[in-house]
Amino acid sequence: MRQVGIFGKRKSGKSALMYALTHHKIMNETKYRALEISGVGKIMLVDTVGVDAEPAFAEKSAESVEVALMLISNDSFELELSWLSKLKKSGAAIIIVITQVDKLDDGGKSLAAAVKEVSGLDTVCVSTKTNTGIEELSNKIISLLSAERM
Ligand SMILES: Nc1nc2c(ncn2[C@@H]2O[C@H](COP(=O)(O)OP(=O)(O)OP(=O)(O)O)[C@@H](O)[C@H]2O)c(=O)[nH]1
Ligand SMILES: [Mg+2]
Repeated sequence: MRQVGIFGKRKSGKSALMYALTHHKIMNETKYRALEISGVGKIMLVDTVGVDAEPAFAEKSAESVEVALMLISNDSFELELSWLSKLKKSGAAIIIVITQVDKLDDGGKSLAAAVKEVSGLDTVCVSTKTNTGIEELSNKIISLLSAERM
């Protein structure tokens, strides 16, 4: 099945984002959620261990994803940047996601700009607490998956 991977450090908000994207809150920890997207088909959203927790496991997950979300929740993001080249090598399309932006005074704007400047990649600011940016992110994922299939 086509896979979308959620990468980021411990406590960056990976699991919360997976639940928000699938509109499905569950109490126990699940590592995968399958969902059907109209026009795209069945995809699997894959929650991963922190890139700072078990890099080898996270790298294994990186090999099989078509789209990779790289989560960044604060301004120490060197490790996340170093992961971008690994993800590119595996052929994944990457979306950088600034998470927990309800905690940031400017809604993540300056962090997003800083990350964009060094990575050259587009970023989406999200909060699962206020539901900010979830729809925008869903749309970006869908358009990447649609483009890749053509
Ligand atoms: N304020 C706020 N808190 C959030 C948000 N997303 C996640 N959190 C909180 O941040 C903590 C970590 O969120 P998780 O989703 O468990 O993060 P994770 O990356 O899956 O963490 P691990 O699986 O332990 O690596 C939890 O206490 C969440 O409630 C958000 O958008 N806003
Ligand atoms: Mg988690």
